[in-house]
Amino acid sequence: MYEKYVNLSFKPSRNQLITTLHLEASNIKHAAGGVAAESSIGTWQEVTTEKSYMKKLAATVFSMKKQDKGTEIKIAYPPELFEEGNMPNILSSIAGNIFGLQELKALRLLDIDFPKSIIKSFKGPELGIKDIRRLLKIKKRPLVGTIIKPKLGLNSKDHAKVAYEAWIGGLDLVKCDENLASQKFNKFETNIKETLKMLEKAEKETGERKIYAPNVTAETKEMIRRAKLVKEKGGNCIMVDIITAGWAALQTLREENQDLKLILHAHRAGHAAFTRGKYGMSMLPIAKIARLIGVSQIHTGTANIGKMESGEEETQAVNSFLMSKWFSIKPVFPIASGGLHAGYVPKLVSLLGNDLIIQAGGGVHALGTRIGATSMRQAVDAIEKEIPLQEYSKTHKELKVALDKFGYVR
Ligand code: RUB
Repeated sequence: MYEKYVNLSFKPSRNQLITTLHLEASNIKHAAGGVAAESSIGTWQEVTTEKSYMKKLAATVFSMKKQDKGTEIKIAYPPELFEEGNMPNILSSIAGNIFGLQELKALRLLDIDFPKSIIKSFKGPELGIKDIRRLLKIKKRPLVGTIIKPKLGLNSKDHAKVAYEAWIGGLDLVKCDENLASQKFNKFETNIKETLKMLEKAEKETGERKIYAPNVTAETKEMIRRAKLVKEKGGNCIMVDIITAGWAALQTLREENQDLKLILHAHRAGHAAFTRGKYGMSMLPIAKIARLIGVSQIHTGTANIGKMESGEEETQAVNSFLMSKWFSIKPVFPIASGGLHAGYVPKLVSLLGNDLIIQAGGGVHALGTRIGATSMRQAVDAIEKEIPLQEYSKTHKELKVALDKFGYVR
């Protein structure tokens, strides 16, 4: 029954949605057909209710390539199978029930090629790389930022002071951590009030534009209320935990952002629950979905550096996609974050390029926020001036403090 969904001589047309998956099973053809059937019009039985006019909606496995372990398969979906502009609907098909099929030993969604008709049904980012660079008046160098640490527990005034020190030290961006929302010790309203006051002060004192990314993640209506509050109070950016908030919530937030015009910073907390395992998807489809819906910048990994797991080639592929031309969907800033410090900056830039936001939490605040922030900024300045980090640190004491503590990674 499932095998009729496999046709290796089928040539998909450009208007079809294509998925690439890694599959392991004892009967590959049956399992691959099952994935195509269950993600389109089929089930485990021929059903008497099927009509001849709907056969054209069936998905087709058109490629099966045996690999060292498992098989890479490609499936073509007719676009009529999906409701345009409805990401939960699309994913309930192509990344839904299929992961639970009993006969599979592994199934990972590696890539999604969206056809033009679906791409055009989403807005993409309101603000992208060029808009952010224009706002900050930074032409070429990577942006540098920090995550306020300790991640939870600081009261609003102390939280704002840490942000101020980071901006004064030379950082472009300060963000809340993924699990700060509006807890009793730092309510969202007071957080915004105190921190945006400090942002204004830091901008006046440094003559530079700065970004503050408060975490608005909450139930959707509350998240929108918080985003509007940020706009009303003069903020320029919001952060959202895209995985835990969910794609529908992100779509709604993006709709609102049509008017708010805030930078949308996407944190991916929770992604590893399905990017690291045998069942799930890799970071590339997540980045594609997020860009299509419309984030401005997104955490993508650190290319095998730092504290979080992320392969070098995978991070490079994801980042290249985010920056590539994609119909009218604006390019998006990749963010490298997790266990970073100034000594890593040259290696990160050599691996991932200049269109990058580099963030360090512990790598900044362990040194004293202002010193740590300055060390990060000096590291990107050294790259811009093409001066080796160690040489630059001879005349830049904060960088020297960082290199002495953390070392320098070539
Ligand atoms: C950074 C931090 C971020 C992670 C997220 O803190 O905890 O939330 O980078 O990881 P620190 P990813 O700089 O102290 O490690 O970007 O991989 O999603």
